[in-house]
Amino acid sequence: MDAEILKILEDNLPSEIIRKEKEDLEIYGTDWTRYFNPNPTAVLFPRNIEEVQQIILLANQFEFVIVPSGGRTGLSGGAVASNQEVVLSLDKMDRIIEWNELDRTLKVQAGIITEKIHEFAKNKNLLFPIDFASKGSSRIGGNIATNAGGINVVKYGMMREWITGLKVVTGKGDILDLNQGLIKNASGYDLRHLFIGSEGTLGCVVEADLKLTRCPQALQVIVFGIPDMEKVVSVMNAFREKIDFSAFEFFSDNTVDYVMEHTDVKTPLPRRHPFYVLMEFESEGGKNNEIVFDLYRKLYKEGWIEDDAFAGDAETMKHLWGYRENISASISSFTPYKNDLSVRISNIRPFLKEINRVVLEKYPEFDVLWYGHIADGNLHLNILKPADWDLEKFETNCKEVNSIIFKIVEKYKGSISAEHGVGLLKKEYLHYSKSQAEINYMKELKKVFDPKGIMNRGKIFK
Ligand code: 2HG
Ligand code: ZN
Repeated sequence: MDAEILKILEDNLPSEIIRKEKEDLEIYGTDWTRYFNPNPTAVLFPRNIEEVQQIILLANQFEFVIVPSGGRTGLSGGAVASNQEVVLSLDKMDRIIEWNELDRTLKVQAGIITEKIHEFAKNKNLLFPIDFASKGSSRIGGNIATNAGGINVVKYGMMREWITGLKVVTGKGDILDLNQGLIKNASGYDLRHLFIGSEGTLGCVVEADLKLTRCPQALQVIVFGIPDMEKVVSVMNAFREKIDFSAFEFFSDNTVDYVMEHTDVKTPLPRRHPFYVLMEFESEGGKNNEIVFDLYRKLYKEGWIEDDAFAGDAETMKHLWGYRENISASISSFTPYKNDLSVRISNIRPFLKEINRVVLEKYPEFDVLWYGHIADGNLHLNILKPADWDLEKFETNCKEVNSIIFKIVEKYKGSISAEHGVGLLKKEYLHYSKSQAEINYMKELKKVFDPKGIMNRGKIFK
């Protein structure tokens, strides 16, 4: 804790928005990563945009660092405060401001819980399609700051697609109202898109206009047992030819053990299979079911699919989704070392083959779990810490192998982070996905919005 900064906060801000108790500092100083120790100076809870601005202006004047904070469900350390920073929590700015029926947009404060938006949309018989397992805790500002993805990206795209307006307080303390809810706008640079995915390094998102869309009709879910990783891609390609699925997820067999242990369910299929895929699709009047089952029979004969479990009702669908959505929570106590990689669909096959070879060679005795949004080219590779290894030894080992993995990412022109963000965890690897020239432009842009470097310093860049 930095006593001088604390005094500045206490002298200049209403006391009811400042918290400095040990418990608060620990909770608000960290996110869902396990590799950093929380050590903020204080946590601030502004109640409106003016207070956010006041805090940022104060940070400029006295040069302290701010870490913007949403639901802290991030997996890359983007919301970690381990260097005596001041946490700016959006918890008290969590309201729906306005529903615009004609525009079909919802204006919200940045601190609203993501699931609240889902519930609102459902009540209007509409859909907010950015969906992922942590939606009950994550907040929309954090989703915007990381350009969140999730399980429906293959059909609906990432967070970026669903924002028609953004209000931000820049690192300099200016309030900008970006794009103002417009669908078409060709009036020069679209700064909204710079802030989406900027991980709180340019300023703080305070409000957003979100688009809602038509609800999917008659969703169906099917889980297949698959004999090997290559076939996961083959099966995906085969179904892509026939239907527009809204999700196509995969997971390796060992993930099932952790989910069974954690959530008390049985195996998804009577026998075990090396891999599983979960496909979700619309089938109004059952019109896609026939297509899916015809192809399934064909692929079964070919030996690409070994078994299936089908769900047409909400309860069974939820049960099947559980095998995929509960993986992350089920393994979190085993201190997973996470990778969140992506490549173009056309490169997935050779990419997977090469990465898998390295992983088998380098981690023969570790539990290595594969899962992810394969139809987006997004793979989550999780390596679990052996119980008898200390954190430091494990991290050093994983980092060494990471350089090899990221060289393969570079070779296939992929990304070191598909949807979780760079934060603290991946910053030393940024150059594997972006050229030095591009990184230099990013740093220059940061200086424009945040000349004193007070916003989330040390995140994204080394
Ligand atoms: C998911 O797809 C999340 O389940 C978390 O993005 C991924 O745990 C992970 O590595
Ligand atoms: Zn994911």
